[in-house]
Amino acid sequence: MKIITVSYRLPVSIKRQKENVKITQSAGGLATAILSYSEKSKKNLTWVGVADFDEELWENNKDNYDRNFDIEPVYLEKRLNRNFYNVFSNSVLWSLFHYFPSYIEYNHEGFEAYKTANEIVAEKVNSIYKPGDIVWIHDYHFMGLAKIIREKHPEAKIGYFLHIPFPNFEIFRVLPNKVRRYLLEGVLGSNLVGFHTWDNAIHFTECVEKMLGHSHKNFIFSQETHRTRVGSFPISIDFDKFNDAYDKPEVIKLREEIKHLYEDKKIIFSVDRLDYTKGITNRLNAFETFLKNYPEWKEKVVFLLVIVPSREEITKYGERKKMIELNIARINGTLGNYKWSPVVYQYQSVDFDKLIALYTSADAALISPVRDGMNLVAKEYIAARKDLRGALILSVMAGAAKELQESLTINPFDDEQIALKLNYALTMSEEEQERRIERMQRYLKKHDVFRWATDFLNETEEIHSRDTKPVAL
Ligand code: GDG
Repeated sequence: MKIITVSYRLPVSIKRQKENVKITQSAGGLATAILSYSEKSKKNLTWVGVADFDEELWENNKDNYDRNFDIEPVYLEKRLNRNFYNVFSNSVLWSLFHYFPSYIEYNHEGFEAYKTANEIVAEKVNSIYKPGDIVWIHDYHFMGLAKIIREKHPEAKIGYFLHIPFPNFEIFRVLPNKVRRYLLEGVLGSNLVGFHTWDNAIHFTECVEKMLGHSHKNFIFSQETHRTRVGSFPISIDFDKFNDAYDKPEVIKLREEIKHLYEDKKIIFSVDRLDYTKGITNRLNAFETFLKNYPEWKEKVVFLLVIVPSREEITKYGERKKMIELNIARINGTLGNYKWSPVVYQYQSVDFDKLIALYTSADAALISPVRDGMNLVAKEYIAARKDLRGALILSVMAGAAKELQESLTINPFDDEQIALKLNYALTMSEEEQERRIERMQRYLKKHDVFRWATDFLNETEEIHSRDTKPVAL
């Protein structure tokens, strides 16, 4: 018996180094958590996803690396993949589900590509599936998958988890009728449907009721072949990994460097992928208001802003990048001077040690998404603060705000409020910092990503076990 995990990206990277090809399996939170579950439950793990490498390159080198689990790449033709990923997944579902209906770029070809890609991936899953396996589907790219798999294997154990918000009925109904049906019926092919919060779970349930006319009992929909339970499973992080990293010699060295560089200043920090949902322009506006409302912070604070390139081929992302860079130029040009740049910006990712050094140097983390499924950066910042110092300013629009009760919550559109909370954070007593961080750490230590994966997969098994006599379609 095995766990078949499906996600758009495969947790593997392949790099050509002159004559050699180097393959590495990722140590990301999701992969580590599922791997740990597979080891404990003595089930093998196979990961299915869309290849971003050549088939030939993979076939010639796939036996040549340290493997913790099996990888089954799916190869999609370029145009199909573009319409599936960039158009339908990222320019329709991502924008709508984050409450940006005006950013939707819907077209027929995109939806057809989405369906075809789901069929192709389902074929791959069906080809490796054996009775007793558990299939765990991740995210908005594969909302059609569970139904297709179940048509072939009515008895299958399938879990589906959505990493982004599920919008309310008024927003979801913006999609053409056939699209809504396809997505809802597709997801209902699973035994368990998980979201980060109950709000999302309720939105999904209401959409199913109103659009498909099914009714539920205690968030369970009974269908011909199986039952589907809908629930909330807030994702988390590998707490120990972030907490322990505080003492790594490389991290200590980097932290000292950063602290030395800004020794007479307080540090505000943020890191995100470039995305309009992350509220980066709002954040900069709020920082500008802060400097204007509290001029005593002039030359005494610096905002270290790390933005990781993402989805650059999509117009809205390119536009957002320009807006952000214009804002930074305006703030530094009008409020800074030859000795001081209020915003220090980098449009490149940082490696893990640098990330931890930045988290643990920052007096405040400013996390202001306008809509976010969870937001792991918020959890990582808290976990990394082994010194129990710092303050987390967090948007109420992030799923994480429901759990991180000791954060300073903000409305990402209210720059006056954010300015106020920034001032509060930077003048917070050490006792208060300690008290808040300690409480949140206690919560995160208990609710880590291992527990999340275990809860989700156990629950999938449990709800499946109630369908004693599956009826063939
Ligand atoms: C989606 C949902 C949900 C970022 N920059 C660097 C870096 N990162 C890492 C962070 C964190 C991850 O990327 C970002 O996770 P988020 O949760 O903040 O955001 P999304 O990428 O939008 O993820 C989100 C998540 O899925 C999980 O369900 O929480 O709501 O949108 O782990 O550390 N890591 C390194 N360098 C960087 O420059 N090393």
